[in-house]
Amino acid sequence: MSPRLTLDTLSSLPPDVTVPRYDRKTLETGIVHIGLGAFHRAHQAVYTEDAMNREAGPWGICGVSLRSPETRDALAPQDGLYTVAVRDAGGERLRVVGSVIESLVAPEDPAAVLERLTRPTVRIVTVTVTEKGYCHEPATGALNESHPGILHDLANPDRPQTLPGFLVEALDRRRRAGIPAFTVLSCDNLPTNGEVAAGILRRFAELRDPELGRWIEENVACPSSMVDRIVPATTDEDRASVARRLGAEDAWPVMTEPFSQWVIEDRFPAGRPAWELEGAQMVEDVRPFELMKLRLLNGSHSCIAYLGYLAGYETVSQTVSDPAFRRLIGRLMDEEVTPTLSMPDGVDLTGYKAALLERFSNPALKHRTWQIAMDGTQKLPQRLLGAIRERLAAGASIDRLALGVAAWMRYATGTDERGQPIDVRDPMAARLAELAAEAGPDAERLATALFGLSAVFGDDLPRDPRFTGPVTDALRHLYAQGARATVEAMG
Ligand code: CS2
Repeated sequence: MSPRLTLDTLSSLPPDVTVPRYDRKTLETGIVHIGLGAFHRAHQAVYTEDAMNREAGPWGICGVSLRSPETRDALAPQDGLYTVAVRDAGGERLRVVGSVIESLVAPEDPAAVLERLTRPTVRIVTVTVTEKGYCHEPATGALNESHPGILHDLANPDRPQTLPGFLVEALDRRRRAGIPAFTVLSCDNLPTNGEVAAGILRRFAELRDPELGRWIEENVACPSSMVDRIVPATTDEDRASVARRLGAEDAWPVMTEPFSQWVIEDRFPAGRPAWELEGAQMVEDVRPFELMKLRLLNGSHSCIAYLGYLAGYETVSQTVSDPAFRRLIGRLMDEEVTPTLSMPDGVDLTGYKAALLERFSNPALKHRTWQIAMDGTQKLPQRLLGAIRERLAAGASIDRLALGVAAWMRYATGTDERGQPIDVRDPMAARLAELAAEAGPDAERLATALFGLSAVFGDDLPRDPRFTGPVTDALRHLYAQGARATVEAMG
């Protein structure tokens, strides 16, 4: 058996594996990252690693998992080091990243997390907690004040469980100690994610103490950012192949594609690493980039996930190798999404969309449709419904966007086209199952029941027959013909 990847084994890795060039042992914590998943490790942690390779700086990352100990258990015995495997049809490139110097598991030791967040050296808190981690109403972006985690954290400020609970308590401690606030940088797939973060922090703080709410509003910068890199869940096969190439065991390498993009609103009063030297785009207004990415990439991804899964495809690349699917996604992007975007000069949307189809086709990434299908109630609003609202306001057609919504409904019933159960993962899974059971396999009844989820659809869309009509028709088609034939007919 090969040795474990650690600081001591770094020097014996094959010469084509890139390793940290800065002095890892003296690095101090300048960033706390909440939500230590594969995405962070393949994206922001790599930009920070590159920035420190260029110029050593006090930007070590303390990664925090809000739920499970798995990442910490994998990384702690290997000094926080892990491998990023960049894969495409041409092969694989490996690098070992060292920017995550420590990992904590919040439920095991919330006090330690608060202690790190309160350190004066910590100047930035980056966040990837997925949509549901904001404890907000997906349709409006406002804090969900009856969320059980929020109620818990209001009652127990010293032992928080949620993102707003941790950040507000830490900011309060900093305020009392005269330590300047950190900047909160959301890196989740939400439009105006900085504003959403600012809104939930302010509201949560206000509920604790109006004075604290005001202080946070005046002192905490929450720039928005658009993040993009496809990072499928790591499999045991990936672990084994990385260990073979590395000649060392890495308990949790991350798999990704060559493409990476980060567009950041440049508002960091307490300073930041020189991410722009490593390819990050610092801009004044991120919004057009967010809408471009959420609607073209993530919107297409969700359609591929629900329709592809129902058609029996396991991965994104399998799905888009079916010409009917490729056509459908191409037309969805060109005819229904592109007209809703208005990009700054110099952005080549045609090239962006062509590159997306290539990225989806990457045969070296086994990105499961089931993985992307998770959390549909949290994802639909920004991926499909925003574009739908704008199309309807312009009096334009929404047939393919509506098919995406209908495919989610069909998927959310929890039974596939061959009568087999689907493992539906969603914070509202229990409610979805109830509604589906009541409706039975009847398009009209199912659609009507699901339109009643105002946290997803708001109050406007369910009342608009130009929305409910095409979604219900598409759902009827899905029940009658199945996903593959429906895609063929509409592509
Ligand atoms: C995907 C995203 O799982 C999903 O919902 O659509 O994780 C997607 O791969 C990333 O946003 C790409 O940047």
